[in-house]
Amino acid sequence: MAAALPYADLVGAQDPLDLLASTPGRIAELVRGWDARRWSGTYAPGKWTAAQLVLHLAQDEIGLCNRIRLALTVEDYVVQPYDGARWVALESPTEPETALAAYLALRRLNLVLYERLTPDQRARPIPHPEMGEISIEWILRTLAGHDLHHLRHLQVAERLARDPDPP
Ligand code: NI
Repeated sequence: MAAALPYADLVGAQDPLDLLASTPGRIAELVRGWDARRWSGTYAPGKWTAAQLVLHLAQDEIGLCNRIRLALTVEDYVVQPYDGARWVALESPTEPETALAAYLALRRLNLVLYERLTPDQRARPIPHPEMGEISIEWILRTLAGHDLHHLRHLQVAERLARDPDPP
């Protein structure tokens, strides 16, 4: 069975490649000039800090785009799931500027690959042991929605840092 698309409500009818190209710039713009206090803020009690959110975005750019490379080059490739929370814990703390630079550079590199994918490649089915059957298209749409999902978190963190006690 084909796996449901996470973040489908955020992506809607937008072109996932357009979003993948544009959202990192929106995130970079939002966090421009942030100091340590801003980076240590969060969007809700007990959740990842802004610094960890940016680290998570860089890590998922590695994890998800690697699935695309492997799906295109490995016979009978099956997705290897990973625990994103454990990845963040493993590399916290990381300088947010380092994580942000990695996220932006990786996305630029990966977009070259994303934009070259043929419709056949994008439609290629990939077995996922937890989600059922996914595809490269599924990964692209998930990644595009994932950016927006965490952009919202950063926007909330930014608002709370400015005004921790809204009326
Ligand atoms: Ni996430």
